[in-house]
Amino acid sequence: MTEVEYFMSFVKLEICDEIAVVTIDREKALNALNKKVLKDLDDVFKSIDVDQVRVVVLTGAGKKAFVAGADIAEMREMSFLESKEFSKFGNGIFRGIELFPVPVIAAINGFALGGGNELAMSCDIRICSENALFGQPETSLGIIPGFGGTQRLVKVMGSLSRAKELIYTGKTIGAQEALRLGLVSAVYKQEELLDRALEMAGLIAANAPIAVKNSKYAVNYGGEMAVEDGLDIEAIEFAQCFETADHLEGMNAFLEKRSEKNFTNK
Ligand code: CO8
Repeated sequence: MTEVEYFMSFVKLEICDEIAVVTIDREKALNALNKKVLKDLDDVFKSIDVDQVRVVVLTGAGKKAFVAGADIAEMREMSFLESKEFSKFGNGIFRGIELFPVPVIAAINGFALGGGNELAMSCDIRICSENALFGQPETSLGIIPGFGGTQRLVKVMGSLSRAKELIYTGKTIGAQEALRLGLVSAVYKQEELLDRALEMAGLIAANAPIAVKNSKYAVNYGGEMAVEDGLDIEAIEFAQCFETADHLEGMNAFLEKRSEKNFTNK
């Protein structure tokens, strides 16, 4: 990496009202994740005010790639300890995105390979463009998925067999196959993708923010526990909503038959 690159940020943040768009912008390397890109991504997420922003859309710069993986050139010379550190570094950031208080929508605009697919899987919802390609090609490089792929792929797709097939073969799959496997929830034309992501973000942002945050918490944390414990988490998050002004606003709007609601995030 040149000195100039070291000082520039590879991740852009745009905020429009209650929606943040985070763009990984290292187009000449197909947005591959080196340490600097990961650090920038972490910094950008940490800078987002989750009292103001209600949804994040995460995408890649250009029309070719969401993220083409971790930076192979940077990884090549890593030792056991360095690669372990790198894996933990990326995993910490991706886990931060997974647990980010407000929903994160991945708008996958092209290659989502290796660490790119793993990043997408850390997001709450994945939608992609028709040209998107997915895969965990790590075994073809002599390594394994190291940013959560061995754990999240099976959870996202709900099939151990399919997750193992993708990891062991290292093969890539197209957008329609990713849709069929449940890796993404929708496929759009490239030029429509961001608008569709913003549209979805708008639907989420229109709902009671605390209810959305509590739903995410219950799904994420509850989903990692035994069912009884998960249901306890749900009961607590559910009950907390009854202490908000927004639950009265939402229910009053229904009872008064008015469609416009004034949620105040309180
Ligand atoms: N790392 C570094 N550089 C990359 C990467 C990458 N992952 N992907 C693309 N680039 C660079 C290319 O080297 C090229 O640079 P240059 O112009 O300087 O030669 C530029 O991006 C454009 O790429 P191509 O010319 O190759 O573009 P093509 O359209 O011909 O091909 C592909 C696009 C198919 C995406 C191809 O670039 C490719 O196969 N890339 C690698 C994909 C890959 O294997 N990804 C997985 C990487 S491993 C990983 O992600 C592990 C995650 C866990 C890490 C755990 C840490 C321990």
